[in-house]
Amino acid sequence: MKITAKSKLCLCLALASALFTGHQTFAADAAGTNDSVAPYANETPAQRDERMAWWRDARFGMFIHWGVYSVPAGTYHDKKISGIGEWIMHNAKIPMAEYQTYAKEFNPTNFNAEEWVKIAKNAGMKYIVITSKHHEGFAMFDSKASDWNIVKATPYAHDPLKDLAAACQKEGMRLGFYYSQAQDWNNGGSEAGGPWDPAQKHDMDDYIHNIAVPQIREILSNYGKISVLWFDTSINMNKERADAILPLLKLQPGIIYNNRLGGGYKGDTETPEQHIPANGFKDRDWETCMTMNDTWGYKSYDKNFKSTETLLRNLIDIASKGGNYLLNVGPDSTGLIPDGEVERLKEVGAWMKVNGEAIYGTTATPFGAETGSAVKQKDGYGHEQPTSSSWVWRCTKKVTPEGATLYLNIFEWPKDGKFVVPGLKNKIDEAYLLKSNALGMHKHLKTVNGDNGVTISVPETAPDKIASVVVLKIKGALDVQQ
Ligand code: H79
Repeated sequence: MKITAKSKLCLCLALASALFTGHQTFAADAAGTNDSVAPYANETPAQRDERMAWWRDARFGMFIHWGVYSVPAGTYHDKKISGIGEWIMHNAKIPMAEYQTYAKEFNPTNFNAEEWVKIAKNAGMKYIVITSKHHEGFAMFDSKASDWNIVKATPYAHDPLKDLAAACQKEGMRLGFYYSQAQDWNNGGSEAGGPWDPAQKHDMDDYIHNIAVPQIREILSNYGKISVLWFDTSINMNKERADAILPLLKLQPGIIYNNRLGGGYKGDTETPEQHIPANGFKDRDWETCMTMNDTWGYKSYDKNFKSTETLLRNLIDIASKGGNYLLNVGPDSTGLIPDGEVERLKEVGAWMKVNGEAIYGTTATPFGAETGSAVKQKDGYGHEQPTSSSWVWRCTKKVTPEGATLYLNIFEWPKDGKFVVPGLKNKIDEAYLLKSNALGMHKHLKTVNGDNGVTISVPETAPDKIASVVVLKIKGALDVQQ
């Protein structure tokens, strides 16, 4: 960043406001200026860019929700329980002692870590984030801090995260752990809305020190390189509790953590859940996490899968706004990822094999007009969220000192053979279809500059029925009129 008179003024104002309010307004973490606690409090912007580089390039990851909830799989005492599957204990008010017995039926003998990693890899995903412990409190790993874990409490008696870490290592897949640091319905943590079973009486500080801290130490110590720590719902967290957890991140130098720890820490990433913000986030890395159907944890009867078209266009939409897509799968209690999810991921992967260049390592659109109007849409929890409504096209870009590449991801192919890029002033050095390029038939498209922007002559039929990519190469700086 160049230091201009204006930015100097901003810096002075920021410093003044920091002095008066006691807040550090420009550090990576508002609550932590002391790097003996917050790992990146004194990081420079360049160091941060370096640390975030792989994540920004990746753009597409797999979320995996797997736990004891995959045993009831959405049904309790023959009743279908509404809501997200991993919340079944909470939503059906299942007593602790009864819920814990589900672990005795958890025997995922079909689990094959290599398969899972290959499913992610073939979909074009570059990282995996798996629930090491969700709100139910069950550790999906070998834990000395709580016996209610997959090694000690199930007939499986084996640590699947060890296998997954080994498979990720082998396949060059980044691995991250989700860890529910605040809610824990079986080990004395918080419950959204309060306890439903007298056995859930607890002391939050005891829980933080005797469960959360030692378990986070375990997951960051025993599985090789861990690239992401994904916290969730900071109910009853405060700065002191967060400060007990944060120093553990140093066990994994460079680890990326999200904005859900609590205690005033902003973390590295914003995490819109089940929706795509209309304009992304200014000056913040972000990742939309989303289910493929209507649940994160497996529900046997939820087949309400989004179409491949929607999943792929979501990915492109997110990339065009500068974010990542963390798309969920919910394996069953035998260890299988449902067919409906595998099929769709294969189809997304087929597109990515040809067109991945338009996604990986790209940055947000230079336009804005196609980001769509902020039409309200409900997220998975009934809250209205602004989202984009127009599905015509989305642009991603790569910029170097020499020039720029624009990727026009076109959803609705023009009927008249002309695609107009409004507001683009540059002369086009080269224009071609990414698909023909990938197939070795590098075909140049004619472009004409006019008052409205650039008009590209395109073939009559869309090369891809979901999203066809036109590449525009430009020399020098981008010139776009909004
Ligand atoms: O892990 C997934 C969710 O279980 C978790 N975050 C994603 C990644 C999550 N925790 N809390 N929430 C999402 C939002 C909570 C929504 C709630 Fe409800 C509304 C809790 C109580 C009312 C949904 C509806 C869950 C129970 C009823």
